[in-house]
Amino acid sequence: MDDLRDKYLGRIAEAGDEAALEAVRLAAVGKKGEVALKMRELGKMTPDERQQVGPALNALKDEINSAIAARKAGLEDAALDARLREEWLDVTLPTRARRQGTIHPVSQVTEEVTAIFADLGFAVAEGPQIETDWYNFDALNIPGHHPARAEMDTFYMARQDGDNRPPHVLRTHTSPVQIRSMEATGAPTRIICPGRVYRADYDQTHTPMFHQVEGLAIDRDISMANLKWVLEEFCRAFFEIDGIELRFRASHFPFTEPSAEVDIRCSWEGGTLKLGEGDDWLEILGSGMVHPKVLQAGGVDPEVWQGFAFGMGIDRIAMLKYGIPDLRAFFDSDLRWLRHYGFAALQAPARHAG
Ligand code: 2NL
Repeated sequence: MDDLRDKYLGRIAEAGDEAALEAVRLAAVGKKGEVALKMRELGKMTPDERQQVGPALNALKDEINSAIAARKAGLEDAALDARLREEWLDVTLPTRARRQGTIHPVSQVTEEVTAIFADLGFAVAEGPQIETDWYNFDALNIPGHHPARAEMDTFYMARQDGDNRPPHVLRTHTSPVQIRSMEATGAPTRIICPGRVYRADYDQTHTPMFHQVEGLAIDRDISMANLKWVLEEFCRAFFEIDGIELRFRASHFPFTEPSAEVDIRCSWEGGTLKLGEGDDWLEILGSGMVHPKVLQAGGVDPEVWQGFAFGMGIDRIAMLKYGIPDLRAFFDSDLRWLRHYGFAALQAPARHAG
C-alpha cells in the first residue's frame, strides 16, 4: 500500500501537463487502474483482512484523487502565469496616425448634382445595370442598324446554348431607367437618373465603365425654354459661376427632336481652363425634346404630354469642376490619388447661393 502511494504521488508530482496527469489518474484510480485491481482482491480475503484493507484502499484512492486535483490546479495556475507573461500590451505607446478615407470625386459630384436638381423639383430614379435591348435601344428609338448598337460599342451578355432571344446588354446610358420610370408612374414627372454605364471603349478620354446623369421632365406645355432655364440654373449652381453662359448648338440624337448640344463659355489662357469667360466653348451635355416615339414606348401619350431630356458625363463634369486631368486615374484606386482628389467625409456638397 505504501509502495503504491509513493509511486503514484511521485508520478503526480512529475506530471508536466493535464494529459500526463490524466494518464496517471487512469493507471492509479481508473476502472482498470492498480487501486481497482487491488479492490477486486478484497473478495478473496478473510472478513478481518477485508475490514482492514478495504478502508485503507478507499483512503488511498481519496488521497490520490486529491493529489491529482491539487496538481491540476497548480498546472492551471502555471499556464495562466505563462500566458500573462506572454500576452502584454504597453498602453503607454503612442497611437498610429489616423488614416481617414475620402469620398471619391464621382460620389461627391453625384451628391452635388442630386442636391441641385432636388431644389429644382427632380427626384432620383435608379434601375438595373443589365438591361434588355428593348429598354436600352428600341424604346429609345435607336434602330437595329444604328452605330450605337454596333457590337464594338456595346457589351453583350453571354446567352445559354439554344437561347435565341436577343441578348441582355450592359446599359450604355441611364435612359432605360427613365423608360421604366415613365411606365411605372406616367406623367407628369421630373426625375434624374445618375449611375454607372458601360461602353466597349478605352483610351485617354474613355473608360469601359463611366458615370452618367440623365434628366427627364414631362408635363403639359413643356418647351425648349424650360430646358434652357433648368440647364442654366444647374450650370450656375454646379460650377459656382454667376456669369455662366451657355450655347445651345443644334445636334441630333435618336431619342430627342429637336436636339441640342450645350457648350459652356470658357478660356484656355496659359493652358489653364477658366469657365464663364473667354472666346472658347466647351461641350458639357446633350439634350432635347423627348421624341414622341420614346414617350409612346414609356406609355405616355405624346398628344397630351411633352418632355425635355438631357444627359451628361459625371466623370467629365467632375474633371472640369475640380481640375482633374486624367480620366483613367478615376478608376485606378490609387490611394495617393484618392487622398489628393478625394473629399472629406460629411463635407456638405458645395452649394451656390440663390
Ligand atoms: C449625351 C447626350 C442625352 C438624353 C440623353 C433621353 C432620355 C429619354 C428620352 C430622351 Cl428617356 N432623351 N436622354 C437626351 C439627350 C441627350 O445625352 O451627350 N450624354 C452624355
